[in-house]
Amino acid sequence: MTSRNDFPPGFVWGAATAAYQVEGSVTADGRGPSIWDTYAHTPGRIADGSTGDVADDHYRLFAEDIRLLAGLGLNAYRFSIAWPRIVPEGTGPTNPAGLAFYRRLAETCLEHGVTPYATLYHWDLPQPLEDAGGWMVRDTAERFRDYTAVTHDALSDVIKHWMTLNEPWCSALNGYGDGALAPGRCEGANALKAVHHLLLGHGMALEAIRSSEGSYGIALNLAPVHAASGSPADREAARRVDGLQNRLFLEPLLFGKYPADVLEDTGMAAWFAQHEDDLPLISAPLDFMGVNYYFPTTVTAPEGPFSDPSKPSTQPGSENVTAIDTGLPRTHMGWPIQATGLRDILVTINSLAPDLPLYITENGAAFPDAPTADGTVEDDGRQRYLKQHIEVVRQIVAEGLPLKGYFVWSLLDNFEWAWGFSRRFGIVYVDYATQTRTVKNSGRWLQRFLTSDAPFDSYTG
Ligand code: GBH
Repeated sequence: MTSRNDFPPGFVWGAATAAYQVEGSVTADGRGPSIWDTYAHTPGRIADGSTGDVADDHYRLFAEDIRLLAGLGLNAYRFSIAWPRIVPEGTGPTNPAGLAFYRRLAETCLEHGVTPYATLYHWDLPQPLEDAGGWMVRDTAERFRDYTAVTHDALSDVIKHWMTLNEPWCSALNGYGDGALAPGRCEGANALKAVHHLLLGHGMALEAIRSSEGSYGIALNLAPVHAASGSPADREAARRVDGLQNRLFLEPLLFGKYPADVLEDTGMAAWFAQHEDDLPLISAPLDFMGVNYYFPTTVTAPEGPFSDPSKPSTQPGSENVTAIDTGLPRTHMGWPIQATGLRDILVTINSLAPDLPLYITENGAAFPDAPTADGTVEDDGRQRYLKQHIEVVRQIVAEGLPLKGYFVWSLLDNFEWAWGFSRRFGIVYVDYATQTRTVKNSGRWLQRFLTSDAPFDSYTG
């Protein structure tokens, strides 16, 4: 019978968004173009042909949105800072209007008793830097350090919690591996160079900004990977996918060492051998690790080789490995729902780094929501999803793992990358034609959980 009283007093309950997904105003106040402007405006890239030009108009409505967030009983807001607002060319002059916007946003949070958690890079690389090679070149890591330093200098009095990167796996493997996200390049295993430059940028940024006044981390998309059977091929498939998805990030960050098997699987060992000197920087101490958890994967491999380098893939070294349907219920993304996976992945990280504070920096689900005639949004599926996962959060905390907070993805329905506006993750419904916000039933449920002492089973349908 879980209630808010089962969580320690300082536990952080937040909601998350990302700049390009919500802000709009893409040419306002000196913002430069990013790879997402270019990608979304390329015909055929976004499922519904939409762009983030307007999105949720959060750039203008942020104060209303923060008031809404606080009204739900949430005490933290995880947003991202758009690099092209701060350094429009990616390098060179800083744009004071960009910094002023995030100062207003952070101050509005503080006025409402909401703690700001800022992500410095949620996928919106300034286009001029992509034109110079993007994350495939080392220079981008240095430019990221410079941008983070000016941003932190200007805002560290109002923002104390910082994440360098959101999901470098996606930036690298979707951005440069299979092209499913901006900039849309298909370079297979070479995408691991982007992994290295992203992690290097993280390390350089940490070195530039870390201070005892704040708390600094990174948000990774991590997920448990299971073998479909005990067969050697399926177990090998699971090792490869777990290696690429989880260990390729955890091991350099925590131990200063890339997993040798992953570099072998992908044929990238020789290139990485030339960059070993960067590992001490990459493994600089973290104050916390953020985990974005959506679903676990169960994988199988067919007869024959695991790898097919001719395929542009997010899975270099395991292109022929596939995920199987384990019969779990699914969300509108087609993603299976299994809340216990959240515990599995946190237990894994905790066993690697027993003292490292953890946050769930994203967790949530898409459903095809629509308002009923009386204007309510009856998103029972999302309500059930959140309840199941928060129940697991309670167990994790009760076991004594150093879990400090939970952020739901997302505060608002928003621009869901390659899916455009055709997928809704919000606990608040957005009518894009009018920019009207309506708290969904899942948001109301969360509000009751956070603002009353009643166990949540007593008020769920
Ligand atoms: C997050 O990405 C993003 O941070 C956020 O901006 C986004 O809106 C949200 O989640 C919802 O999508 O099936 O082989 O591609 C999550 C991206 C998608 C990364 C699923 C891992 C699984 C591997 N995740 N993906 S695969």
